Amino acid sequence: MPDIDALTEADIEAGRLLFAGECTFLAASNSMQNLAPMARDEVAFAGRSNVGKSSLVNALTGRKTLARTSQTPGRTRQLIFFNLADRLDLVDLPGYGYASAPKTDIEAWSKLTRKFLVGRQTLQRVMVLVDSRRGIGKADKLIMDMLDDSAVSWALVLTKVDKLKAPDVAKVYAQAQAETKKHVAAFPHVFLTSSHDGRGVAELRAHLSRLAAPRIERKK
Ligand SMILES: Nc1nc2c(ncn2[C@@H]2O[C@H](COP(=O)(O)OP(=O)(O)O)[C@@H](O)[C@H]2O)c(=O)[nH]1
Ligand SMILES: [Mg+2]
Repeated sequence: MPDIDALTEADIEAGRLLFAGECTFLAASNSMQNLAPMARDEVAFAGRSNVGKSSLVNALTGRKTLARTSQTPGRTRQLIFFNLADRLDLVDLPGYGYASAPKTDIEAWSKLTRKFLVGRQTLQRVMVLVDSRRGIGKADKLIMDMLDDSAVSWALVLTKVDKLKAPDVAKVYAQAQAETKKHVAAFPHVFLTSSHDGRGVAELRAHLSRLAAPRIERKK
């Protein structure tokens, strides 16, 4: 990838190590009152329902069933918190704009999620997931604008690239890069991922490990 500051073998290894660590469920929250405590820095995964948020969390952590994946879009209405190796918390957010309710867009996306995204001090980055087959849509752009306005750092992740042929990946990648250039809070690299064949997962781990707290050598 020409536009990313080159990831070294050491970065990849740091990412591997972080995500090889224990990952434990912390909380499933449906109100500002029962959010997980702000104990560590956090990375949240946002995107339309069915974009592959839960699958990506599972692929990153190498656990098939940690985050519940669903065949029924729009089911997860809670914020799910995981503690990764006591170094970083991962937050699987409720999806927005699911196809079975066409009128449902960002306005219907839970107020809670918005409150969380704009007011959470420990939130270091939001990974905005976009299905590579669909490209960036209206609802995605609204989220991006909202994160810009709240000065929340975010990065674009294209999911399910295994479903596309190489030229189509290149096309959606170019669209995604052009879009991120328009946004002040966007990280200047677009991640291409597949939770099914593992593409881009090691790279994303490396990226996220840069946000995690330092590794503490524990006494045996
Ligand atoms: N082909 C393919 N399918 C995927 C990928 N990631 C997720 N899916 C499928 O997309 C559907 C929704 O995934 P899920 O992780 O539950 O999406 P969420 O609603 O954003 O959490 C499921 O049927 C997954 O198996 C991927 O990388 N490639
Ligand atoms: Mg999910």
